[in-house]
Amino acid sequence: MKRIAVIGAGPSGLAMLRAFQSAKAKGAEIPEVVCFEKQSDWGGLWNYTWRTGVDENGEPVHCSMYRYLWTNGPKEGLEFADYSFEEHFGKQIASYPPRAVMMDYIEGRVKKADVRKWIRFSTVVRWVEYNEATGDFTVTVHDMEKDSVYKERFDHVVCASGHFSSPNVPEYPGFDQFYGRIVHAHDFRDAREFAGQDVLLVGASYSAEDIGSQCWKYGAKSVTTSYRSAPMGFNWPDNWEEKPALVKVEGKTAFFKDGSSKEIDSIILCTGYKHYFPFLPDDLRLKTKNRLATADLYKGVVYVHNPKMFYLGMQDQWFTFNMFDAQAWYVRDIILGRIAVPEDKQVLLDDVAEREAREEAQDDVKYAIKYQGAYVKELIADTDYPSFDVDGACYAFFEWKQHKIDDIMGFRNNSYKSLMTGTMAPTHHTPWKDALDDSMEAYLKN
Ligand code: FAD
Ligand code: NA7
Repeated sequence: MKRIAVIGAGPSGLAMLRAFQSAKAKGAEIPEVVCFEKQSDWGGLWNYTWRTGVDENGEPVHCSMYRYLWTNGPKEGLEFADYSFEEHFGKQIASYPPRAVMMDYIEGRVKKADVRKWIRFSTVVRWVEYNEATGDFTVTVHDMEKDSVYKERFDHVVCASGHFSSPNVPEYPGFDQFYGRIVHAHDFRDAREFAGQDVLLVGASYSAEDIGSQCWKYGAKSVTTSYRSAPMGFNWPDNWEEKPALVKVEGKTAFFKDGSSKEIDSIILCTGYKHYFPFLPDDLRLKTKNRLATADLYKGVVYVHNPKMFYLGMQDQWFTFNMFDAQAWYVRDIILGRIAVPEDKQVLLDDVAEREAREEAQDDVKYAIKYQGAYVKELIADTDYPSFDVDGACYAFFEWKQHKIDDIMGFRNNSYKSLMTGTMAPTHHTPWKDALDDSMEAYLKN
């Protein structure tokens, strides 16, 4: 029997397990699936911890999420096609659930599928090697509970270890002398830490926007964001200012490219993440930027330099959970022999080049959303993953973008219609800016 190693039990790895379980439930013979997860529980980034730096085993903490995180896009865009929010919660819920609600939903599907038994928790993948002679992989792992390192062989490896966990940490002149805390978004946990402070956020993407909004919501005195390329340009509250690139800091003063300066108490580096795979040798390691057309992945999942190796969820993400599902179902069907990967490497390389050229053809946001929607459709068309109204999801993303332009601190008060069940989400009982309690109990009170 074939053996498959899945690295990581976050949403992508869990999609892989669910894909195989679903084939089995329909009577297919499936290989033995072993999922290695370094944390003691599943959920990936959604498995919140207060820890920063290293975990209880001395391993780098994976979590980049923070307390009070609510989804940054409508849940209607990420809903599983085979497990709706209504099925899970027994009713339709509001459109921007906090992290704990999302974690409950993610868990619900895999509990129902009964795949926890396939996961070896607290087990870190240390190294993966391809054996040319036997055409299989040797995976070396560290079982932290038993403190034992062992090797096993697998026919395929599916890497689903995420790519928003290893921070990109630039240094600016004066950082070593700064009179305050400098922290990367990866280590940001509780916005209350910055209450009453003048906070500077470096970066102009999702983390800068959302962590800045968190600091604002929980009582920062002022928020300053600094952009390298372009401002976010939202209609910010009065105590929020966008500045061009940071040049240096001196004492408590930050200096910007336009010659202006600002007194600040803390700096939060919202400067993104690196694809980082310390457990992979050169011949298996994906080297890509955070983009929609990842380098070296045929159909966005098959590693062109060794097509027995797969990657899930390595793209920059408009679509998330249902895209990971589409990818997992596709990879499953390759492994089950239902989908053939071309043997000519040039065909695989051409596929990647075509995706890159198409991504680069236009620069606007709607194009990017549609591009990724088309990718999700492309994969779903070849498998039995339940098809859904992907264009409807794109439309929900367009609306969401407009809602942010209309009111950046109020966009989460909007509701959207589920593309899986057709039901409209209720309006949440409390506007986001006033909802300081983000427990599941409080959120589901609607
Ligand atoms: P991850 O969730 O990162 O899971 C990877 C798993 O691999 C982890 O469990 C990790 O412990 C494990 N792992 C890593 N290395 C090893 C190893 N060597 N051995 C064993 N196990 C290993 N998406 C949304 O849809 N909505 C949102 O609102 C949203 N907000 C976000 C906010 C933040 C701050 C961040 C960082 C991301 C957010 N995302 C959001 C995107 C997020 O990437 C996806 O939702 C999702 O978590 C990706 O799933 P994944 O399984 O690919 O990766
Ligand atoms: P992103 O989306 O990769 O954005 C990184 C931001 O950091 C972006 O604005 C970059 O500017 C900026 N950046 C990167 N390096 C630097 C340096 N050296 N100096 C200044 N600014 C820099 O990461 P996020 O953390 O915002 O979002 C990642 C995920 O987390 C996302 O999917 C969300 O769902 C949550 P640039 O535009 O390149 O000039």
